Amino acid sequence: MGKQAVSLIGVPTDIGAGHRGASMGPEALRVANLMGRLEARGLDVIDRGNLQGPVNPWQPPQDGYRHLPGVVAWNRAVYTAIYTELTAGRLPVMLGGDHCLAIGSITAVARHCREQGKQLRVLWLDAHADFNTAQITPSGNIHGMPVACLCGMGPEELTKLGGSAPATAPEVFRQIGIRSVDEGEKRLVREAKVGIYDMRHIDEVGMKRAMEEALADMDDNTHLHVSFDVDFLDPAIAPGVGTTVRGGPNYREAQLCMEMIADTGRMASLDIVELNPAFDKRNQTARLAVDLVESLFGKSTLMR
Ligand code: Z70
Ligand code: MN
Ligand code: MN
Ligand code: MN
Repeated sequence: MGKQAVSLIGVPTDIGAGHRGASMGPEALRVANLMGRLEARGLDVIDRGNLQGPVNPWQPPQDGYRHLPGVVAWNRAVYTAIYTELTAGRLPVMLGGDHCLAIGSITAVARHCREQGKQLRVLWLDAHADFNTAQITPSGNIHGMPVACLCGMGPEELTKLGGSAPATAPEVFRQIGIRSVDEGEKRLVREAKVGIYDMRHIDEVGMKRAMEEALADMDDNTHLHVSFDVDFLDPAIAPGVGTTVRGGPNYREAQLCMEMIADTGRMASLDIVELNPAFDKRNQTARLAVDLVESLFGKSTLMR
């Protein structure tokens, strides 16, 4: 087998976030030597550099959305870049940037899956469900809305990024680590039947069983996309994010989660989002994210 081909794509924006600074995420991951660590794992890695888009105008919401035109512009660029890498047979790693950018990346992945006759499974590692709409959002921040948009609930410019809506369906999602869901959002995720493995469930059954459930029913025709919001992690080990929420996975639980994903051998695309160096200490959260991404690519699988 040839070397697995991986492309890093930086998307330096906080256009959909509630705090400034996620725009510095791509560079922090580079400083933490993401590329060198993946190369040391035997992967063929190309850093494509950064995409470009509008500056964050930092305005209040309009009609329930903050910066919708800017969010659309950045996501169009992400959609094209991720689709290009998938078509070339490479595994795209999107270095965010805030989580609104997963609208572009996952819309591209969903199109690739349709064209290749693949089943899509999305693991959404996050403290938040990111299932708000303009009607129920407490903030107007579009990084709280990507899952709803991908399921066809949202503004047409975002739900139809790939031509037609919806890009995908609630059934493809498995959300791990959830512990902060807004009131209106709770009803929507329940109605949509998104697969939720929240911290309550992880505390009750353990990370091992929760991940076995989330990874069940995949086969060699499954494209597994991992959308890793760094605020998934407990703030005690990962302070460098815009919104910390107590009670997240600790280092060992997070490692196990990543190792179990690696063991499936099915991960074919990845987002690393919401890393915010403005809140970090000596780049420790970026370094932790890089450790965990190494595990996602099988660091410890080889030692078994
Ligand atoms: C809240 C909202 C959010 C971060 C997602 C928070 C959204 N549910 N925050 N990711 N960091 O405003 O919609
Ligand atoms: Mn492919
Ligand atoms: Mn998120
Ligand atoms: Mn989050």
